[in-house]
Amino acid sequence: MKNVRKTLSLLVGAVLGTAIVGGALAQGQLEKVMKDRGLTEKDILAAAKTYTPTGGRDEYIVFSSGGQSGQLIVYGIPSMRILKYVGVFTPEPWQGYGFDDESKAVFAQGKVRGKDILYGDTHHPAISETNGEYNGRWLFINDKANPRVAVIDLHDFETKQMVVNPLFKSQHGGAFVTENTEYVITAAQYAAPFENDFVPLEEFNDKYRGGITYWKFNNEKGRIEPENSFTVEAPPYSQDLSDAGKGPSHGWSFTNSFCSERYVGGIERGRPPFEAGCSAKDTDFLHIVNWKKAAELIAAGKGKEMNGGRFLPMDVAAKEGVLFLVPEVKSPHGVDVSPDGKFIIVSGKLDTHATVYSFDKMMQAIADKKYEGKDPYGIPILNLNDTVHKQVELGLGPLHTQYDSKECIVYTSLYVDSMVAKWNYCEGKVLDKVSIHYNIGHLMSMEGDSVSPDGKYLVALNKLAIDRFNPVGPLHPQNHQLIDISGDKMELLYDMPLPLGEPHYAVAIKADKLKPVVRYKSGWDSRSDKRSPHKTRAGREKVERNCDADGNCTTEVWGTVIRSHITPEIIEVQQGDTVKIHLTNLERAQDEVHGFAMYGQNVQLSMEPGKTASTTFVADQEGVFPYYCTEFCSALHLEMQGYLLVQPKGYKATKTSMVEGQAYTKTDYDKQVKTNVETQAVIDSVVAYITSHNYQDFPTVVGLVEDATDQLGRAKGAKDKSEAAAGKKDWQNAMLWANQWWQYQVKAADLGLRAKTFLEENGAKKIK
Ligand code: K7E
Ligand code: CUA
Repeated sequence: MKNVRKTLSLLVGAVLGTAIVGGALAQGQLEKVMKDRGLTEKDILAAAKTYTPTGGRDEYIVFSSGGQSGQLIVYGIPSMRILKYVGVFTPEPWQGYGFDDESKAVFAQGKVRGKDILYGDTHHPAISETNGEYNGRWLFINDKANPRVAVIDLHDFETKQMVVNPLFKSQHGGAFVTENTEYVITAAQYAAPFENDFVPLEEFNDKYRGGITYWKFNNEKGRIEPENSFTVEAPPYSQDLSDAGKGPSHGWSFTNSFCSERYVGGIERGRPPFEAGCSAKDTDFLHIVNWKKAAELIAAGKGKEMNGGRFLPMDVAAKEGVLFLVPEVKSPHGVDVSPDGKFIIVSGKLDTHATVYSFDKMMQAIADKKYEGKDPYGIPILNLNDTVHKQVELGLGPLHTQYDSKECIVYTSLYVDSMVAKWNYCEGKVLDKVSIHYNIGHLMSMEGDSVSPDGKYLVALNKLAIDRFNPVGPLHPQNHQLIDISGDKMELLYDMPLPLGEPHYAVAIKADKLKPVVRYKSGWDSRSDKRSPHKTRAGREKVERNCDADGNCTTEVWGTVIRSHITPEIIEVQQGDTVKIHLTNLERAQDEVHGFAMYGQNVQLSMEPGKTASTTFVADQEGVFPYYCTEFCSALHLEMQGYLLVQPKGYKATKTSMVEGQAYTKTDYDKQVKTNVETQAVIDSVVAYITSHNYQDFPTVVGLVEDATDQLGRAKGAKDKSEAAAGKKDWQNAMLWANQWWQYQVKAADLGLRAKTFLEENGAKKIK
C-alpha cells in the first residue's frame, strides 16, 4: 500500500498539478475508486496516458478502414474516441450520402458494369504525400469486392470520387501512394480474365490474369485521372499487398502474392479445395515493378487496351525490364518498405520468419542479369539468397510490419500467436513481445507509412474480440488496442470496441496537419466542389412547374433553410410530377446543420452551413407528405416543418383561405412587442459586455457575433413587417410577425450568451 501511495502521489501530481499534490482528499478518493473498480497502478497509469478531459484534443487522427461496412472510421489517439464515420462505398443517411442527388452522382461513378453497388469491402486507407510525408490533403481507400478506389477530401471529410478498375474483378493490394502522390497503387487479388466475357476455368493459365494498377492522381484537382492511369499485367498469382518505393527505391513498387501454384479448387468437382492447392509450394513470388519505366512505355504506345483500360502486357514488361519476381516464403502477406526505402519486409503466414529484402541487392542482381530462371510467362526470377538481407524468426503467423521512429526498429503482427513482436531488422534480433486480444491482422504506428514515422503509439487491429467487451450477440465488435511504444517495453494501454465492419488497415496523421473547414462557401455542392447551380439566397426562393410536349411535368423548388424554418413551407404539386427540391443552408455558424426528411419518399438530406443539397423523386401517389428538419438545431427545431401536397389530377380548390386555429387581437400584439423590447434590452446588455472585452482575440466568439448579427438583421425585417401590419390594424399578421421578430431575437440572444460565457471562461480582458 505504501508503494501504491507513492505512485499515486506522483500520478496525482502529474495529472492534477502541483496544487493538490499530497492532497489527502484526492488520494483518498483515487484509492477508493481503484479499490471499487479493481484497478491496478498500471491501469491508472494507462488511464492517465489516454484520458482526455472535456474539450481536450488528440495528438493524432486515425483513418481506419471499415471493412465490409464500406465506410471509413475516424478516431483520435491517444483518447481512442470515435470522431466520425465517413460514408465511402456505402450510403450514410446521417450525411445525406447516397440520398441527395449530389452524392448519388458519386455512387453513379462507382457502378460496376452498369449495376449500382451500394457497399464496399474497404481495406487499406492511404494519405496523400509530399516528398514521402503525409500532407493531410487527400485520402484513398480501396474496395476489395469490387475493384474500386475512392478519393476522400480531408478538407471536409467527404467522398468525392470513385473509380472502377476496368480490368480486374477484385482488388486487394491498395491503396498505396508514391512519394508525391503521382500514383495510387492497387493490385488485383483473385485472377480473372481482363475481358468481361465468359472464359472457362480450364483456360485459367492462359486467359486469367492478375495485375497492378497505377492510378494517376492530379494533386491540384484532387481527382484520379483514369485516362492517364495504367495497369501492368501480371500472371494469375493472386497478387496481394503492395507498397511503393521511397527515396532510392522511388520509381519502383513491390507486390506480394499467394497461390502462385495457380491452383483452382472445385470441391463439387471432387477437387481438393483452394486452401489445399494454394499453399502447397514452399514459396510464392514478390513482384518487383519499375513503374516509372512502365509509364514511359505506356506513353510510347507499348500498351494494349481492354474495356477502356490501358495495360502493359506481361511479355513487354518482362522484355523491357519492368517486372521481376523473387521467391518469398510460404503464404506471404504484408510487404512494407522501410522509411529510408532501402529494405522491404515480407512475412509468411505459414512461416515463422520475416524476410528482410535489400533493395540494393535486388538492383545489383537485376543489373547483373543474375536470374535463377523464368516463370512460365517469361518473367525473370531473382534468386532469394541474392536479394535477402536477413531472415528473422519472429513467431507464429507473422503478417504485417510497421516502422518506428527509432532506426532499425519494427513491429510485426503475429496472427496465430496473438502477439506483436518488436525487433531490430538491421541486426535481426527480437527485442520484445506483447500479447493482444486476439488474432491481430494489421498494426499501425504513428505516420508509419511516411519517410519519417513518429513511433510513440501502435494500434493493433485485431480479428477477434471474443471476451473483451460486454456481450452484444453473436456478432462481436472489433477490437483496436492502443499500445505505448515510447519505451523499451511495449505497454498495452486501451481496448476500443469498433462497432462497424472489420477494419483491415488504418493510418494515423498528426492532428495539426489536418485543416478541415467549418463551413462551405455559400451555395456549395460539396461533392463536385463547385458553387451549386441551385444556390438560393434568402428572399429568392421559388417554385417552377414545367411540362414537356408529352405532358410530363416537373415541379422544381429552390428553397432555403435557416433556424428555424424551411422556405417554402408548403409545396404543391400534381400527382405524377417529378419533384426536384434544392435546399441551401443559409447558416454561417459553426455546426448549425439542418436536415430534411420527408414521409414516404426516401428523402433525407444533410445540409451543413453553406451547403446546397438536392433531392429528386416522382410524386406518383396523391396525398399529404409532411417534411421536417432532422437536426435539433434550435429551441424551435420541431417547428421547422412543412407539407408537400400531392394533388390528384384535376383537383380544384373549394376553400380559398386558411382558417386560422387562433385569432389575435391588439392586446396580443402589444404584449408581444413589450416582450420584444425587453428582450432587446437583454441583447443590448450582452452586446455591451462583449464589445467592452477583447472578443476580437477569440475566433470562436467572432464567429458567434457574426452569426448573432445575422439573426438580428433578420429580426429587423420581421419587425418592419409587424409594424406595417399594425399600421393597417391587421392584428393577426402584426402579432405573427412580432412573434417571428422575437424568434430571431431569441436566437441572437442565445448566441450572445454563448459568446459571453466563452469570454468569461477564457479570461477575456476588459478593454473599455
Ligand atoms: Cu492483412 Cu486486406 Cu491488408 Cu486484412 S489485409 S489483415
Ligand atoms: Cu433545422 Cu432542426
